[in-house]
Amino acid sequence: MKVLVTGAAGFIGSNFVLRVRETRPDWEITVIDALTYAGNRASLAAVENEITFVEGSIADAELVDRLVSANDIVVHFAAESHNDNSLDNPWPFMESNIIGTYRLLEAVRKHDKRIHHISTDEVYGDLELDDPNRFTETTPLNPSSPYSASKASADLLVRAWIRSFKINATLSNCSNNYGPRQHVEKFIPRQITGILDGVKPKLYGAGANVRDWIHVDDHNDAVVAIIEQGRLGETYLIGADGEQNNREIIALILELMGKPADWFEHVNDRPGHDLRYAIDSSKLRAETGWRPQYQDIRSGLRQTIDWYAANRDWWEASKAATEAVYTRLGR
Ligand code: NAD
Ligand code: TDX
Repeated sequence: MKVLVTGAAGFIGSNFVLRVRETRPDWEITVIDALTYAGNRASLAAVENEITFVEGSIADAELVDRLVSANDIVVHFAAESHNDNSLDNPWPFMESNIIGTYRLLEAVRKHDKRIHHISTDEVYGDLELDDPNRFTETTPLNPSSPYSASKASADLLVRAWIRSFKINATLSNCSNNYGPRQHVEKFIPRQITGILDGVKPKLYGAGANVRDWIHVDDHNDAVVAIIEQGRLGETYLIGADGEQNNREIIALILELMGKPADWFEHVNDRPGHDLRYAIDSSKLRAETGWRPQYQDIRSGLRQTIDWYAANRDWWEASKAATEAVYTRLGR
């Protein structure tokens, strides 16, 4: 199978390519990535000679048409992905997440190919802390930030192309990922690399916000399961029952890195900060048999901390620039 992976110099896409090179060695992989601030070619260094890498944007209609026509399936990770950036400057989110997805859909329609669209649980808005319900495939879309609104827009485009043009497509909405090769702007790597630099973790507001954490390899194994066993036209929610609030995550990182429990500071909260995400992944589990392999966030975080400690070269260059943005935002 010839697979076009968009955004594979980023966190989840690079882990996807590394993983399927092992689990699906017969897949022929082509990558398209614009190498934005979030893309890092070094993430693919181990497989550089086994894949075709094309630098370019998914908003480039001609390039997208050519690449889609030459492959069987598009696995679509490329996006602007950070909420804080979308609150600062929404435009790149509109261009990459909405227009970029539109370009891919039109090429998939024209050449009668398949697309698997990667999305997020944030499209469903947020839950109260004591809400017994979790998000399911039928929860109404109710996004809060420019980022999540752009992802919800892209999801709606995919659904409309399925209904109106009968394209071959599947969608998945996953909860918060963690693991190696995640940009240092994101919550967990920001704190790990900060501690490695002697800087205290930064907690937004009171830290009661809950995220439903999943290891990136578990997410990517679920994507492979949907590609191979998912029903065309369907949406699947991906989650590993990993709800933790931000205070609990910081406490665990401090303990694993040998720091005192109170060695963190509160910073300004994010405007419109979603309170809680929680995923019910019963449909995915029932239809594909997928189960998360990382049952325990402690062991997953241990592996992630060890990776950042051993790979300073990978993150050091982007750390200062990232923290300069946070200083400007007061976070
Ligand atoms: P990331 O920011 O680490 O990587 C995104 C990649 O896309 C980068 O390599 C970037 O260069 C590339 N890109 C951006 N705009 C592009 C464009 N116009 N053309 C080509 N390439 C472009 O993001 P991530 O965390 O790996 O997220 C990947 C996907 O998974 C996104 O669609 C995101 O919405 C979704 N998702 C992420 C999470 C999470 O916790 N990180 C959870 C659920 C879903
Ligand atoms: O320094 C911080 N301190 C802090 O308390 C940062 C960077 C974040 N936070 C909080 C905000 C959130 O409640 O931690 C939580 C996680 O923050 P992010 O890593 O920015 O993730 P989130 O906003 O939840 O979105 C993530 O999950 C869904 C990804 O970035 C999205 O791409 C994905 O769609």
